[in-house]
Amino acid sequence: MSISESSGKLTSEAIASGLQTQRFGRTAFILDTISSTNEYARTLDEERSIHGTLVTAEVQTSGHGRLGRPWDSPKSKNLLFSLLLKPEQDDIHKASLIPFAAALAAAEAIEAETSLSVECKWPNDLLIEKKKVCGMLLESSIIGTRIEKLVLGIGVNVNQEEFPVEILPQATSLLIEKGAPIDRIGLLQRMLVALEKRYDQLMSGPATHVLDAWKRKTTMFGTHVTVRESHRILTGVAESLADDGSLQLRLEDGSLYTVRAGDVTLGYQQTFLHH
Ligand code: BT5
Repeated sequence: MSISESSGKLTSEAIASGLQTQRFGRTAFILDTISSTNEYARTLDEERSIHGTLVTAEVQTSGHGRLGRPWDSPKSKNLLFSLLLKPEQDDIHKASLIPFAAALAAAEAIEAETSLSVECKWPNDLLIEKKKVCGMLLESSIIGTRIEKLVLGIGVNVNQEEFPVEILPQATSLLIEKGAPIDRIGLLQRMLVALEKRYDQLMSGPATHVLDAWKRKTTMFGTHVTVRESHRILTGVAESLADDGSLQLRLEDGSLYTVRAGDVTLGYQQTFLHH
């Protein structure tokens, strides 16, 4: 099959053909247009909520990232998908680390498929040449201490030719970086295999294997970063990743600050605020 054919429509037959996973993607909903694959996966009824279920679409009308921010993607160019996850144990600590396992797996799969060099950026972005090529979003439904289900949404810029500079100056795609179109189905299959492997590794053993591998895929430690939390901006040196997935930031005054949620910009920025 040529690349132009295989980077055409996503079909269940094409995705299932030769797929080497046990559970991820074995049940799949392949949609044309949907509000958001995460939303679709979240609202599947109990009967259809099988661990590893894949929901993918050619286009989303309200794809979103964290804090309701938009995820923009033109029709049929990229990968937009969600995986429904039903952890066997109610381990909220492990569940909160799934995005790290997922980012690592996605980076490994993209590298294997394209030979491009991919970097992880805290918390869950993938960058190529410092530009964002993939974002992910984990949404959870927790009842008391019971994890009912988790939905992991992933958007990868695959064959998008350009990004509006005024809207997404920091974005890139695999096509732009590679200079050639990428087989979307081959990449999706590879991602499913890698995601299943890293998910199982995280859930069945010590989290350090995954976290240490994630740390090896980032260059941000030891460099200046600017962190935007909900109410403030901090600049410091990214020091390490804590066991709970927080970012440890060494501030100018020498103190160590723990960032649990926020956005990171690489590099030193002039807006310097102490906490
Ligand atoms: C993310 O959020 O990066 C998570 C994106 C997850 C998208 C997938 S697609 C399938 C599934 N269904 C959904 O509805 N969502 C998931 P965040 O870190 O909040 O980043 C969002 C920001 O990234 C936006 O505010 C834009 O600045 C930027 N952005 C939007 N579209 C982008 C794109 N295609 N490439 C790079 N950056 C983009």
